[in-house]
Amino acid sequence: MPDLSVKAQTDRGATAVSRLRDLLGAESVLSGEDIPIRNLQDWSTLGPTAPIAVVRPADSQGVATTLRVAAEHGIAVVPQGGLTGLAGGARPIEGGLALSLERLVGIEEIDAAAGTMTIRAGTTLQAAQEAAEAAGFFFPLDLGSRGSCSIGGNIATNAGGNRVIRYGMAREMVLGLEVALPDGTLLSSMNKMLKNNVGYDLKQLFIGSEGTLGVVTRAVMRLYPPPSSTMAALCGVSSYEAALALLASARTALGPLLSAFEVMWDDYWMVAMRASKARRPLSGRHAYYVLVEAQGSAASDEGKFDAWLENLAERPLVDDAAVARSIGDVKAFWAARDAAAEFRQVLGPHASFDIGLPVAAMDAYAQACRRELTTRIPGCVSVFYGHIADGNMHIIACAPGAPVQPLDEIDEIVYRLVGEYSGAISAEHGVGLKKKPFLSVSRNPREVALMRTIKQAIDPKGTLNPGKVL
Ligand code: FAD
Ligand code: LAC
Ligand code: ZN
Repeated sequence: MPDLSVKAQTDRGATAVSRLRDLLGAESVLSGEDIPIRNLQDWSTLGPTAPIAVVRPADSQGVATTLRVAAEHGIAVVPQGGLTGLAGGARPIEGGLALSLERLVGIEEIDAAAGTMTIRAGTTLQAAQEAAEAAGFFFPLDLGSRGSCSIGGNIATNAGGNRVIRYGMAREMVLGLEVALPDGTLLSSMNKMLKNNVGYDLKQLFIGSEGTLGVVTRAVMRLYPPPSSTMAALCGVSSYEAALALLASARTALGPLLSAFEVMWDDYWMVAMRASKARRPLSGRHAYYVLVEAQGSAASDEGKFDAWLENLAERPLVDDAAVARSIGDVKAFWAARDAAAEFRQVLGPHASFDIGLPVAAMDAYAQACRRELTTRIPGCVSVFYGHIADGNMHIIACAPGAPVQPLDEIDEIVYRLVGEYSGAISAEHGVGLKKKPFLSVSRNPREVALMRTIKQAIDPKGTLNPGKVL
């Protein structure tokens, strides 16, 4: 194993950087003053760190070459996509290289017969969605960070987002992958078929491994027929039990049409209304706000959604509801849910969580967590929201105006309670650097040992994204 201390890497790094310049061209390697500020950190609360260089290959072979040279010189490499990650996985390592996929962009092919899209890893999620739509298909992965996050980053984090209830996480949409391994081998598994049981399904190793086992360079993604209609309602309910009953009712009445079920606690809603400049999509004040979305494929589906809402009116589940009458209304409902991206403007720097919990226990968890945060941390504000139907709750917490944010204390409370409720410390954002100290809350020692064995087998020199996840 090479010595990956900052000093040892800096001594070897200059030679590696000049070799990469020779092999990839000067425009692919930025160092010193030329390193863009954006490459110094991701969206997590971890501060910036400076790599010795940012390498930006324009093709898959260039990515593989970067990994080979880094392994030969014993230099750490941190893959970077859109840098919207919230776990610190893409944060550069001092003395190491940042490997940005920003120039490896574009859709190579849409295969209408197979219903697949072959795409380069640095392409943004929004570009993938738009290309699918232009070709008469639908690419269902959707996150608030769609304009900046990359497909490679989505695959590396096994991103979840807003439509998991219907289409699954990123993993379910990946049919084939091309990955550059830590020794510089380019592994091509660009399968297009839905069924392929020939031995181990190697792509699964890389999906969700946060750039610690390989760098995704290209992928074959599954496409769906476009929905012919999108229906949405924003409901105010007065108890968590009512929100759960609403979910059960939506599942029964809408079946496979149900495409999103997002719950926002009142504390989230109040901050969202301050953060968002848009008009309030629902008047009055409610304990919980539920955004229900359904996507139809037949003319009769809109009638199904309306009939479900009418039936609801006869049951005392919902206190008030706004129903979308246009795509503009649907967007306005989602703007309230996506407003979390603007919370920094209202609350300042804050901790952000993506915990997994049994759906039925979420409100009890939220109450216990809020109580502890408020009583133990002076001035602590916490808000709760998330993809509740997936068993995934988000928390944003901070002490607004405090000279130093009590991030460690907040982490300790949130994750200890996750352990008490048998939850997961990460449901969708990954472990990165931020959740590493809490891995044992959600993974037993044998699981962690097997993860280490896999890492050792694929990256024996430990140069690919070292110190992340494990
Ligand atoms: P980066 O931040 O650049 O990297 C993330 C991790 O993947 C790092 O470990 C990095 O090393 C690795 N990586 C990046 N590219 C590659 C590659 N090509 N090959 C191998 N490893 C790579 N996440 C959700 O799951 N659901 C949400 O609903 C959601 N909403 C969000 C909303 C906002 C406003 C923001 C800011 C973030 C949100 N996220 C969400 C988190 C984030 O957008 C996702 O984790 C996303 O998948 C990261 O993609 P990226 O390209 O920005 O990756
Ligand atoms: C969301 C991100 C934080 O769902 O995952 O808003
Ligand atoms: Zn989320």
